[in-house]
Amino acid sequence: MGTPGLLGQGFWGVRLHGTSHIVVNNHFQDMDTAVELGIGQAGLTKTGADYYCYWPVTDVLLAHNTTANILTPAIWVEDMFPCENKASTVAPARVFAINNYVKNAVFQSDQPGNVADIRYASNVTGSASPPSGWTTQSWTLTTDARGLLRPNVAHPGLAQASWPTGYPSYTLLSDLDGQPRATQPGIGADEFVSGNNSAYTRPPLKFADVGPSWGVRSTVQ
Ligand SMILES: [Ca+2]
Repeated sequence: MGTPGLLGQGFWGVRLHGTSHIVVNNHFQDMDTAVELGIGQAGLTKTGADYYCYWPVTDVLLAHNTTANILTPAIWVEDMFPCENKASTVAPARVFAINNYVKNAVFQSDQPGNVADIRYASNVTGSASPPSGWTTQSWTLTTDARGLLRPNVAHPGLAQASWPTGYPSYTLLSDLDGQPRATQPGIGADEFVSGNNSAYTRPPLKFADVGPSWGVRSTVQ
């Protein structure tokens, strides 16, 4: 998922299986969870029923995402169901989370014994006692005309992003609105521009902007 990202309301956000994913500039708000990483299964082959099993999660970039009012922790490692008699035992590996803002709790694993390899840097959360690589800050977010919780002029995440060596390279050109990023970007999905943040050009879409709802069968004429 890239620019301009995802606005979700009501259910889950991004569920990942397999390898090589980029999740950048997404705004997750008022949902059950934001990013779900599955516990995968070993020894899968690209044949037969194995196609439908849960491929281990590897090589993921989670950068400049914002989550607000998420019911469960924003990053959730889920224990998957057995598939073709293969147990789910392979934890996510080489997941890089950087410059994200999580208003509520950060992390949960349903298989804490299979330790996920998630590397955090330059992230901010409003929750107490987060993992290493997260700084706890109290941000005041402002609800805009479309219901999005956005940073305001006083928010401390402005120009605070950093990209330490050792993290996957990514060229960050704009924010969730399509606004150009500052030379020194801010944390999260929204690059706040003092005085004209409401002049965004590509606001995220809501249910009323798209359709039909998932699970509702349309009649094709
Ligand atoms: Ca913006």
